[in-house]
Amino acid sequence: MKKALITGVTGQDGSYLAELLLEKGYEVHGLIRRASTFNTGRLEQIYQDPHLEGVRFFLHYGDLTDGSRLVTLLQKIQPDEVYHLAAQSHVRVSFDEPEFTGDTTGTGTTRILEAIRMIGLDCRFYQASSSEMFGATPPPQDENTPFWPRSPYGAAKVYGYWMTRNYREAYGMFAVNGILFNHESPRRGETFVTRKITRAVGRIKAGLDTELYLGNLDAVRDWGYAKEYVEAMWLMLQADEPSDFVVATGTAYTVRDFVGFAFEHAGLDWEKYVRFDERYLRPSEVDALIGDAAKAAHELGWKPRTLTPDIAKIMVDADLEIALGAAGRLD
Ligand code: NAP
Ligand code: G4F
Repeated sequence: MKKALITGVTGQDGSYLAELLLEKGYEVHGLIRRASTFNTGRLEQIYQDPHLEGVRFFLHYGDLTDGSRLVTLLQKIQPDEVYHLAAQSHVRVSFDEPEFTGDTTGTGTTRILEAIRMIGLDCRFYQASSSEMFGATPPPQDENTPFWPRSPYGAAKVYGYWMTRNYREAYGMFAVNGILFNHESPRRGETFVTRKITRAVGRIKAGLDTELYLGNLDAVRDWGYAKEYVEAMWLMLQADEPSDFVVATGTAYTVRDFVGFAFEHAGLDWEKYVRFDERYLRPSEVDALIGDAAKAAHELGWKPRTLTPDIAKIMVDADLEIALGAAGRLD
């Protein structure tokens, strides 16, 4: 049975990837941070009591800032595949916490790569690289597009990208970068723009809220569906040779478009509810990200199936159910 370790297993992508790997018959290990409250809400449907027979899903405490823990954990688990998804992943927050973001999102990748090298582990390594690395370089962006990061987060991801390539070139590791464009789902963190919008739509429709404050509505993003993007991660680690891949839909919508899709799906006129708040602007913005995933299509056979307007509907439906539950109005 193949063994995988997922860092960031409690996050949006980590939870979908854990489900996918369990479906494929893997033994799945996840790294979680100790917190004073439960942080495993996205894993409830796959959590298994470790006392039961035949359990294939295990959680281990650890933190990206703790290199020795990463060494002992990898030594103990001996995974065949390591999916490194953990990061301080919020771009706006990275301007408030640039040093912490560098330590976790950037140096965290080096700590894992170095832990793998130090113990001589023969495994395949996936780095969660980001379209945010392209930053100010105009679209369309593919694997050969130069990086021009516009945030501490983007700069930290560029460092992680190059460290992954360096360990591949220097030590012959099967180490790959998935350069994923924005991907969303009902499990998206509530402070990313799509989820913030669909959550507000649900709450407004349920009578719990009356307005939504947003920043830049003109930014263009290529929003895909997270559940499909984790399939691309797995495919990258099954390839014959290690390589880096862009994963995107190739479609482009503004934040304003997404607002329109979400409110319209709930039968609401967005202009009555959306307000501007400059707190949500960034010191330097990424104006447009639109990916060209032709390499992933040709070499991995990966293609997006769900596009932005439908993702907005899926997310609104899920958030409306939550809001109606909170308002005590579910049948
Ligand atoms: P997410 O929901 O924010 O999840 C981040 C995960 O990292 C969470 O499990 C979090 O744990 C964990 N984490 C954060 N700091 C940590 C630390 N110091 N030690 C251990 N774990 C830590 O992110 P996501 O959307 O699933 O994205 C997954 C990865 O892909 C991230 O690296 C992100 O930067 C990258 N990425 C995302 C997108 C996208 O559109 N979603 C696009 C390109 C790249 P807690 O649950 O305890 O907070
Ligand atoms: O949803 P966002 O916060 O995502 P952003 O900055 O594109 O980053 C996400 O995608 C990256 C891949 O390209 C990932 F690497 C990263 O980890 C993360 O998952 O913001 C999207 C756009 C921005 O242009 C932002 O300025 O929405 C704009 N926006 C407008 N009002 C807002 C808001 N963003 C947030 N979070 N909150 C607002 O109120």
